[in-house]
Amino acid sequence: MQLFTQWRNSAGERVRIALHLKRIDYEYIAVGRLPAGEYARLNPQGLMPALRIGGQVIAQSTAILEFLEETWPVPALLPGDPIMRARARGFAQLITSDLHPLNNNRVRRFLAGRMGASAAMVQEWYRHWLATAFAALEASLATMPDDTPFCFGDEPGVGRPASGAADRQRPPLRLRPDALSPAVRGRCALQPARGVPAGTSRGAAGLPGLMKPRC
Ligand SMILES: N[C@@H](CCC(=O)N[C@@H](CS)C(=O)NCC(=O)O)C(=O)O
Repeated sequence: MQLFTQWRNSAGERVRIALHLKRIDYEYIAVGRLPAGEYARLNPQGLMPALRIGGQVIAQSTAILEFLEETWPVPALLPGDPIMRARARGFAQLITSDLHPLNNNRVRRFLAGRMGASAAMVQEWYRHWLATAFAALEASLATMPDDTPFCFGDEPGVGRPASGAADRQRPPLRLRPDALSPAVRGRCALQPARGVPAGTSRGAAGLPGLMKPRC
């Protein structure tokens, strides 16, 4: 199994987190090191990540996550209860469907290029949508029971590890991964990345082997 992704690629990190949580072996392929045009042949949209398995290429991080969940159901990324499953999916989709498409690299490049926005305007755009999404995520978390260490249960899942009630006391815009409480950070410790070429990834607080995404 090969994961085509790139340094500071948040959609790729979703998949890497799932692969590590499920302890699935994979080969990390840095798209920037492929010959020109090769990735576009694999994934015509050109966005990362893509997963190649058995000669087939799956694009879109959420489609890959669903494939992994169906094929390697243990440990599960979704809770067992149907309502909680739907809530976990909704929580994740707030990021993958509503936030990320507004703020990823190609949108910011378009704003700065074709639309002539200044760097400060692009930054304001980015912060606005990030703040809007995180306020909703925080408000949504606040409606969850306080008795589990992660967003939707005792194990980390698609809703990303939550810091629980302690972090709900913080200001609502929680943008730094190191805002996670030490206990949750410990639970988030993942295996060191295997097969990741030097220089393509570095540890982020609480997520060894993973990185601080940029897009
Ligand atoms: N909906 C896609 C989004 C993928 C996406 O936007 N990937 C970004 C990196 S996070 C990308 O490849 N950007 C390349 C670019 O902007 O040039 C997914 O979830 O896989």
